[in-house]
Amino acid sequence: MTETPLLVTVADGVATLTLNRPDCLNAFTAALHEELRGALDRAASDEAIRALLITGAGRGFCAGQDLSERRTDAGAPRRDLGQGIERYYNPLIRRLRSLEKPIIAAVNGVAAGAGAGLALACDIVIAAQSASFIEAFSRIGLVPDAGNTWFLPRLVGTARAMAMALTGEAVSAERAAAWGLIWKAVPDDALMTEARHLAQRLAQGPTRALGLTKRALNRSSTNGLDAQLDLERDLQREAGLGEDYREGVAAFLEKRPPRFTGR
Ligand code: T3D
Repeated sequence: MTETPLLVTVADGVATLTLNRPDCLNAFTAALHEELRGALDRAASDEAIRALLITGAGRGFCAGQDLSERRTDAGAPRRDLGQGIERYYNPLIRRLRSLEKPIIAAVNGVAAGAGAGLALACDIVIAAQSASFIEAFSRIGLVPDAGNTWFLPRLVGTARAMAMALTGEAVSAERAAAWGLIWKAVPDDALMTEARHLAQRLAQGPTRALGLTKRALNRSSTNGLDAQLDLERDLQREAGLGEDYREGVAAFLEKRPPRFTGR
């Protein structure tokens, strides 16, 4: 039977993408990349999908690149790893960041190498207490990729980023939460319930405004204050013209819950 490297389900406005290579902790292959790319493109264009949830099957979240695709015999020509980064990893991280719908990572187990990059590129990361984050690259003589060198120092500061990247030591979910690397760590058996509730709540929210919020926060890492103030003005103008803003104000004044549509 052919393995399906990615499971996709859609319910209650949430697309759940489950990396499905549990025997190797959901390591990335070219086939998994292709499926993930297709699912993210569909989620971007499908108005019925208003939030995404990414998780892993089995005991791992994602162990990064599948190293069985990288074995080279002594004397054989060396592979140009830059090609795979250009073709798969960089588009994946860019897609996650530019997709203007909330994306939650439910990190159910170890997130290593590009698997850590995948988690950190999502908008909100919730991890099971038994999960861990490993900048595994230095263990095999590589440099962190998949956005890790960008996310890490911004999230945890240079000292912790540098130690994580140089040592390749595992950081537990609880420590990751305490450092601000992720949103929170929860008991293992509560992970999926909590992540689904959050995804459903966001999917019922003013998702156009949430998408614009994501754009504003992403730009803040390169903008100066003046440029960011201008951007906030422009995005607020756009949000203020939306149906959800009219509904939000009406619901507040009428003392009832809002019914947002993402328009
Ligand atoms: O190449 C390029 O295109 C450049 C891009 C690179 C991006 C990257 O992500 S580079 C980093 C690649 N990832 C790693 O180096 C991590 C390798 N894995 C590990 O170090 C460990 O598996 C973990 C620390 C993540 C977890 O350890 P543990 O003890 O919980 O599990 P395990 O026993 O090592 O792994 C379980 C199985 O998954 C095992 O298979 P087996 O023995 O049961 O048949 C193991 O070989 C397999 N597995 C785990 N990670 C990978 C993998 N198989 C292939 N590729 C993996 N990355």
